[in-house]
Amino acid sequence: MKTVRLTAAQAVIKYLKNQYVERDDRLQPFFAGCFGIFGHGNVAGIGQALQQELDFRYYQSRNEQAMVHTSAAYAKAKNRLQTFACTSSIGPGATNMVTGAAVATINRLPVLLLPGDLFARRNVSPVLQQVESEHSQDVSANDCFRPVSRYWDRINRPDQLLTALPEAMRVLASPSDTGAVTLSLPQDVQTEAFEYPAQLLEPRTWRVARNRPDRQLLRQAARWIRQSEKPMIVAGGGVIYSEAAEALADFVDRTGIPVGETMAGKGSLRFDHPLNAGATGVTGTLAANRIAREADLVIGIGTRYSDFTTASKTAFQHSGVRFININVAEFDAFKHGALALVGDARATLAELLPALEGWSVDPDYRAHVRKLHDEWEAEVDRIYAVRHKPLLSQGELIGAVNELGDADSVMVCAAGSLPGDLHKLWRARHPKQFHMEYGYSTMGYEIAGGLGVKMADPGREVYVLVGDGSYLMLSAEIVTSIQEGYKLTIVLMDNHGFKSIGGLSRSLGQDGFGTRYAYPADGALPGDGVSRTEPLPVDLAANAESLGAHVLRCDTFEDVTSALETARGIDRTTVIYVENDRYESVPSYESWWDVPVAEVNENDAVAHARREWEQMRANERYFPGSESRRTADD
Ligand SMILES: Cc1ncc(C[n+]2csc(CCOP(=O)(O)OP(=O)(O)O)c2C)c(N)n1
Ligand SMILES: [Mg+2]
Repeated sequence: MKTVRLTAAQAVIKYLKNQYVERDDRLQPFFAGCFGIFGHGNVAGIGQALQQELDFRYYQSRNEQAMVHTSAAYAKAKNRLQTFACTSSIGPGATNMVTGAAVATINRLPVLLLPGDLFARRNVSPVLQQVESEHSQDVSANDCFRPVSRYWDRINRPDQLLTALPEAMRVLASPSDTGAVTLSLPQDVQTEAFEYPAQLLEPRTWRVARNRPDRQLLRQAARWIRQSEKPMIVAGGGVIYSEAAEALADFVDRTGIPVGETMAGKGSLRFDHPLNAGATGVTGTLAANRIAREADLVIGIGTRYSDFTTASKTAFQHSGVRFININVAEFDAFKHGALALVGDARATLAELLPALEGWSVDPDYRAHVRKLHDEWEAEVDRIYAVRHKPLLSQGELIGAVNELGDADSVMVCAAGSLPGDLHKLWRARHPKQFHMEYGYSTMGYEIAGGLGVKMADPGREVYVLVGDGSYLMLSAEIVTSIQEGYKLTIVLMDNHGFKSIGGLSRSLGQDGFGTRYAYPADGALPGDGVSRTEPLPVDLAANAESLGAHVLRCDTFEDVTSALETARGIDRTTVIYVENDRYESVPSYESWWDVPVAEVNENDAVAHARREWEQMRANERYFPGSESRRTADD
């Protein structure tokens, strides 16, 4: 057998460079390169290997958490067919990536993490940054990655790579299993040599299958659809990753079944499709939430049914509601006791449609949906047209970005009050336009993620919408965007604290406690009951400027519209800074989110919230499965 003598780290990089994926006859390298921050845990291993393999592009980052976000966002933008590897040192460099790993795993996005780990040979322990255990020498801080990784391994000998690397790739390239993959690389092992079989390092293509569901179940699903009177589709991220938007539009046009979109699924249908009821669930539109409430059949496509989608299991109130789930992952397909069509969204829709030949929903139902759609569009127009004073409203700012931004642009967001407002109000004109990380809803994803989106598709304008809280957590990737020449337009919405959690806190009777950025007075931080507070001497616009961004400070709506115009002509990362009103909110539309309220309290407002919560909780449904309701002709 032909072999090549390499260090373990060199073998890893050579292997990654030669991995390809192919779907629908489109072949591409799976890794676009490697992000990393070097320390003693990786500099002489993976660092040395990257220096030797300059055609496997290395990128710096300012924070290990951020580089994982950038990679996950890149993978999302690429429909999971391409991603990055991320290398870190040991200790804090490694554990900084844990949040990023959780984001990737929860959103089912492939990212390969290569944290450095403690010496496998152990004799010099405890090393710098080693969390010691008196019970075992077989644990390290990197064990924190286990619950947030879809595949986790520690490479204690260089030859273990022979089995670990292909397994890592199988998981990363699998539409059903993908997420964060962690290969923990002890610092000494990275530099140790081994005679690797040349075959391991040859180009390898992973074919991403479009699996099809069971035929009998497909026929049964078609019967259920034909029997239904008020069916509805819940379109999730799987529609977009599968590139099934056209197939979905065709399916909807022919059957007349309306669509509600999840956070990850928004953009599955164009916003102006008359059967697109828009956002569904807690942050849903009146149209989608009313349709959901009465639906007798829910067809979930590529959705994991988070509590935001199901309105904490209160969204679907028809007494006999049944579920058909189309999903590549069996785990998701079986949720809500559904008839499970385990398969690729596009392939499954293509097979289901002919089985529904000659059938469509009742014309009255179609007309009802159309009316709800039109009424919703009028509501969006109304909110876009608010001109709130003295501080602007978030709704009008979203309208400005949506209407003045390029139709091909991508909007990126993740946490705060923006996701809910955007889910309702954003008008998505193409399937990749609404890039929302709402699986983990991570403050700090926005700018790092925006960078990944821009890297994936540099031809598109990327608008990052970010609150002041998220900005303060993680904005340093502005520097990376400038260093690498990837321009972002960041709209920084400053409302001096947490508008989102402030509103939630008030709704729970807690007066926004701990959610304002203001000086303490009388020994406590001010809640919303305190109308006059002294502002902190913080200037986030100056902060962005100091990181190298071009900054446009805005006061009025006209300032914002002209800043959006100016930003288009600027070729480096631009921050549009604008304050907005903490109390001017987009309402919720007949929906609910289960956030339990204190059962024992000393406050009437909390007691009132508790009583309301108890009433609402009673609406939560349990979906045991549809077998018991099977009819003879099933
Ligand atoms: C890392 C992280 N910590 C805490 C939270 C909980 N949380 C959700 S929104 C939010 C406040 C966000 O503030 P900001 O970015 O200013 O947005 P705003 O609510 O003002 O719109 C917090 C603390 C979170 N989602 N992520
Ligand atoms: Mg804020």
